[in-house]
Amino acid sequence: MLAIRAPIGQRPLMPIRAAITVCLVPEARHGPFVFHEGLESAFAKASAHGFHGVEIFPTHADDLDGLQLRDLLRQYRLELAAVGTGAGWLRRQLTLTSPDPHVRMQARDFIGAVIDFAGGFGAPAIIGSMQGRVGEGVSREQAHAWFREELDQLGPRAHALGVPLLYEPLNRYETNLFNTVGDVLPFLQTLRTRNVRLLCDLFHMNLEEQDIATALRFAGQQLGHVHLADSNRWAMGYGHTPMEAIASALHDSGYDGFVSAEVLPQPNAESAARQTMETFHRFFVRTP
Ligand code: LER
Ligand code: MN
Repeated sequence: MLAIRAPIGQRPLMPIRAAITVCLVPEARHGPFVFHEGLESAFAKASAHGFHGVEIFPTHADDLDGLQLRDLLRQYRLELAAVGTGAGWLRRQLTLTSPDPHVRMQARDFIGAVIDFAGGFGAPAIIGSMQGRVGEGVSREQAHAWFREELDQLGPRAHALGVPLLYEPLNRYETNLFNTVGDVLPFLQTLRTRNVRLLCDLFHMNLEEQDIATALRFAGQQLGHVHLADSNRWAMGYGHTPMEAIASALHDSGYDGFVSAEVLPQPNAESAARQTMETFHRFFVRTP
């Protein structure tokens, strides 16, 4: 389902919706994903908790069965919120800023396949870990130029399918490319494509931003997706991130996408899902 962005100050055309993460990559079983037991089991639980969407972290686009996914989404009345590409880094060390042009090309192919698959479901692909970093002996300008070149190829590929491409700034321990909204927005302006939107992950923002709500307001219409996580990367409500100001910033900006629980399954997956939905109902559901 594609939402047309509402101008700031007007009611969004779609309400903010809740999504939850499903990881299909065995190497990421200790990562910040709630469900790890396969699509069917995850979708059943997501649906029972009242989530609107699911975000999938696959090994590769070719490993996903589109027909099965379509059936499951229909059966459990869920939307595909987004699809991650981090397995390209995790399994093959591919990045879009590698000094090796062959590695950059393979990274682009990996992400391109996810864009094509997700786009068929009206969902965006996420560039997180696949952004890589400014490597040793590489200038910041050079790394940015490589990244720009790749985004300018991938952004139009997503646009052709009617979906944005999501770029996620990470915290300093995961990348030195861009860490804050303020860093990345001027860079996005230098792209030829206008189809790259920001994915703001509240866990990374808690480490990097002076004030998360202010940064979200600054992102404004460029915001395409939110990873909803508390300061400790547990479900929102289990840490000390100030949710009220963040929710107000998203509502005031006319944000009409998903807030997706990319969190550790702590104290267990069931509680992480329940806690996320409690937070969602408390801060995001607004009756007219
Ligand atoms: C991916 O969405 C993310 O947030 C990174 O920290 C990779 O785990
Ligand atoms: Mn994230």
